[in-house]
Formats: sequence, C-alpha cells, structure tokens
Amino acid sequence: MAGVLRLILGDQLSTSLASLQDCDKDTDWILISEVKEEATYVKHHKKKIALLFSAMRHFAAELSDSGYQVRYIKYDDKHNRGSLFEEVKAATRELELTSLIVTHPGEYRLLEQMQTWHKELDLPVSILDDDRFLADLDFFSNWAQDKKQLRMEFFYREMRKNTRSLMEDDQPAGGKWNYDSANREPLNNEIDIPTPSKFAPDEITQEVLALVEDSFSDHFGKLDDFHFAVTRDQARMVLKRFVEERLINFGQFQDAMVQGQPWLFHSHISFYLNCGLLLPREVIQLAEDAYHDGQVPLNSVEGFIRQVLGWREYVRGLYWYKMPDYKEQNFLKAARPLPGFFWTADTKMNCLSQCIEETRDNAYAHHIQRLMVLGNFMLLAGVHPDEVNEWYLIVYADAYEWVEMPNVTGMILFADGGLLASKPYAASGSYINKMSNYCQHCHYNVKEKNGEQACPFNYLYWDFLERNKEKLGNNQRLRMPYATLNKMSDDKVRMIKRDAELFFKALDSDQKV
Ligand code: FAD
Ligand code: DLZ
Ligand code: SF4
Repeated sequence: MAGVLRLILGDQLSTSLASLQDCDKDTDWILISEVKEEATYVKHHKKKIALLFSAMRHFAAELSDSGYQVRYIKYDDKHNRGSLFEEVKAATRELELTSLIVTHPGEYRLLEQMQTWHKELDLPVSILDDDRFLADLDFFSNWAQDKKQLRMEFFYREMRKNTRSLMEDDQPAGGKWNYDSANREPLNNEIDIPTPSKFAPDEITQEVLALVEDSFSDHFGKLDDFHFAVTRDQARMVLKRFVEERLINFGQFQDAMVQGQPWLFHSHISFYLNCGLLLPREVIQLAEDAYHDGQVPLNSVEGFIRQVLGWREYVRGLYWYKMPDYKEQNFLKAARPLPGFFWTADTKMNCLSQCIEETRDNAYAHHIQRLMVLGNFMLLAGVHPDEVNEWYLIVYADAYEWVEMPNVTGMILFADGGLLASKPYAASGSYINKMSNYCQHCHYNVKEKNGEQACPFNYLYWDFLERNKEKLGNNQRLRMPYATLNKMSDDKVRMIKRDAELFFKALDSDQKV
C-alpha cells in the first residue's frame, strides 16, 4: 500500500497536529530533522536551538513509543543533507512514499519554499491548516478586510465570544471586556517572587547541549543553566505552577520591571506554546478554571487570557494577512544600523544593559522589557526595521517570524504606519523609572532632561517626536505630547536637538554611550 511522508517541523511538536491525524502506523512515516538551513537562516540564540533539538528528540521518541514509524535525522548525522527539502526528498525516495503531508509552517519564507515542492518532488504535497491556533486565517481576513483600522481589542472581543472564554451568557465576566487599568503597578519590595520552574538536563538534553556548544559556538547567548522544559509533561508542569503560584499577581505586576528579577509573575510558556508542547486552548482553560474556583482575581485572569487569546492570535492573523508586504514596511524611514551594544550589553544605560544581559543569559525577557526598554530605544534611535527584526528573531527562544515581526514592525517601530497599534510606544526615562528600579543603579540621571548626565531617553523622546512631526503630528493619541512640544521654547528645542545629535554621533562612532 502507498505510504505517506508526514513532515513535522521543530515548532510543530503536538500530537494533535493536523498532519498527524489519520496517520497509518503501518505504511506512513514521520520525518523530523535537525537541519543547518533552519538552524542558521538567522543565528538563533544557543538556548533556542538547544530547546528545539532536545524537544524534537523527546517528541520523536514518544511517537516511536506509541508505534509510529519515525525517521529522525540528527544534526551531526554523517548523511545529514542540511535542508528540509533535501531530507524530504531523500525520505520519499528511500522509503518509497508517494505523497507528502505537512502542517502550515509559521514563516512565510518556508511556506513559499513548500509551495514549490510538489513540482520538484513530482509528488502530491498537502499543506494543512494549523488548527492549533484558535483563529483560522480565513476568520482573521474576513474580520479584517472591510476595516480601515485593525484594533486588537475588537478582535479579542470576537474571540471571547467565539470561544466562550470568560463569558457570562453573552456578556463579559464581571461586566467589562478589559481590566488593564488595574494592571499597571510597579513592584514593591514586600512581595515574594516565586522561583521559576527548572528542569535538570537529562541524557538527551546533555547530548544536545554538547552539540550546540560545538556546532553553534559563534551564535549569540549563553548555554549555562539550561533549564527549559523539553517534553509536554514538563511544559504542563510549568503551566500548572504558573496558574497556582504566579497568576494571582500577573495582572497587577504585568508591566513591572525589577533589576535582577527576569521572571517576575509572568508565565514563561511562550517557548512551549510556540513549539507545540502546549496548546492555547488548554492554557486558557486552566487559567479560567482557577478564576471560577476563586483562586485568582478577574483582572489577572482577564489580563492573561487577553495575551493568549487576543494578542497571540491577533499578531498571527495580521502576519499572514499582510505578508509578504509587511516585511518591507518602514513608515518612519528609520535607517540607523543596530548599535553594537545590543550584542554585548556594553552601555552606560543601565536599563538597556540589564535587559540585554538577561536576554543573553536566558533567551528570555518579559514583554515590558522587550517593548518599553529595548524596543523603545530602537524606536527613538531610528534603527532600521530589518536590523531590529533580525535581532529579535535571533535572541529569544520563543521567536518565530509570525509572532516576532508584528511585534517589532507594528508594535515597537510603528513601521506599518499604525496598522497594529494606534500610536508608537515611545516613552521618556520617567516611564522606565516609574515601572522599574533600573534608574537607581544608572550612570545617567533620569531627572535631568539635558546635558551630559541626563538620561538619554529624555531628550531622545522629544527629538523623536520633533523629527517625525510631519508623520505623527496629527495622531490624535499624541495630541498631548505634541501640545507640550509645541509650547517649548526655541532654546529648549535647540538643547534637545543638540543632545540627541551628540548622542547619535557617539553611538554611530562606537563610543560607549
Ligand atoms: P506572559 O507575559 O506570561 O504572557 C502570556 C502569553 O501571552 C505569552 O506566553 C504569549 O504566548 C502571549 N503573548 C503576550 N503578549 C504577546 C504579544 N504581544 N504577541 C504575541 N503573544 C503574546 N512573543 C513570542 O511568543 N515570540 C516572539 O518572538 C515575541 N517577540 C516580541 C518582540 C517584541 C518587540 C515585543 C514587544 C513582544 C514580543 N513577544 C513575542 C510578545 C511577548 O513579549 C512574549 O510573548 C512574552 O514576553 C513571553 O513571555 P511569557 O510567556 O512569560 O508571557
Ligand atoms: C527554529 C528551528 C531550528 C533552530 N531548527 C530547526 C530544525 O533543525 N528543524 C526543523 O524542522 N525546524 C527547526 N526550527 C523551526 C523552524 O525554523 C520553523 O518551523 C519555521 O521557522 C517555521 O515556523
Ligand atoms: Fe535607563 Fe535613563 Fe533610567 Fe538610566 S536613567 S536606567 S538610561 S531610563
């Protein structure tokens, strides 16, 4: 009987995956392969490669144990062919398989390649919808197509209704859709932060860690203290502990940042959601159950579910709705190369050096660090979207283009001209000072607005608004800051421009800033 090859990618490690359904264990084969093309199309963080290779190996072993025929290609196998296509070709020929089934990949570049495979292989190739997401791509495009502006909040309400999450009859639980106004508190010293879930590397992970150290030594990031979950059971433990220990405070401290505390009250599940070890539906369900059992307050559970059911589904829909044009967006004509300190953390700006060091050590930073420190600086400094996108795709273990690019191009850089966000998330040092204790340990003074000691975010913020007045001056949500800028004396504006110019001159000539 004719058998089918079922390709599973490194971020498709779910037994409910569309391409695993109806698999005939006697005739069909599953292909999972560690290949150079995927591991180096950008120089992914070492911990990201280790996470995926180890999770792929564990997943393959589980499938074999359940009776599937699995062909697993290791990175250092003598005959590794280096690309998914070449591995697919070899598998279909050697195993005499007559068609290929794959689930829709998470990146446009790979979808484009796959769409040519049927010709090159001379075999039928089916690309199935990825139904692990809760909004399918047609649903998103139908929702989006006749709208002048896309706003996550309205998409999220549709998703709440469709999935019946946090609904009381046809009304949102508690009477409001969004409890964000209760979610903006800095952290005080009296609250204990639970330790994150850590898993000691087993034999499989240890072998992978040695491989990564050896084969990817020139990639960014540290491998020490690798403690990620690499199986579904472990990922479920991370989720369960989050709901039991952290969710209660998630909402209130969602935007807080604390020096030396990278994990705070966040869930740390994006790694596992994005590679398939966890599914969004189960994540939402567990959180909602904790609310109904009276264990967690509504502001926390709603804030958390909004991230998973709202933002995560929204950015994925937007990515596929707008690609490939989305990649070319540069509304503010940003042109600066990425400053070198994003690789070394060697900057006098403490907030940036802390967030970059944590990123290097953990392949993780939480949302507000990514958005309001790292992203805010990239926006104010006018770094080119291609360079920013590449950096974010490299440095985080949860990064795939479908989720990374809308967050970078749309959310932090406003490079799509306001398709994703209604205004740029630009902020001066006072926001960072309010939400963190970074400024207490900084070379610069957050209270000073101009001069050598002044916090660079302060004058760069006004310089950004001044520089982009033509494009942003009419944005209703920037009315207040532009009114303030317009009232500033000529002398004050001159000082801002002079400080920004001096700063950029130093930055562009690789001086330590
Ligand atoms: P929590 O704070 O506990 O949130 C719960 C979950 O909600 C996350 O696991 C994630 O699945 C989802 N979520 C929250 N915010 C977003 C968002 N804006 N977009 C999509 N999903 C969201 N997230 C990624 O998964 N991969 C990325 O490559 C990525 N790049 C980002 C780049 C920038 C510039 C910014 C501003 C955000 C980015 N995010 C990305 C979103 C967010 O920062 C991470 O999902 C989050 O920090 C992951 O940590 P956590 O699991 O502890 O999340
Ligand atoms: C990210 C990644 C890496 C580092 N390595 C592999 C790999 O060796 N084999 C594989 O199948 N997938 C890998 N991935 C994940 C893919 O890059 C991912 O499936 C695409 O980017 C689409 O989201
Ligand atoms: Fe960052 Fe400015 Fe605070 Fe220093 S003073 S930590 S540069 S916000």
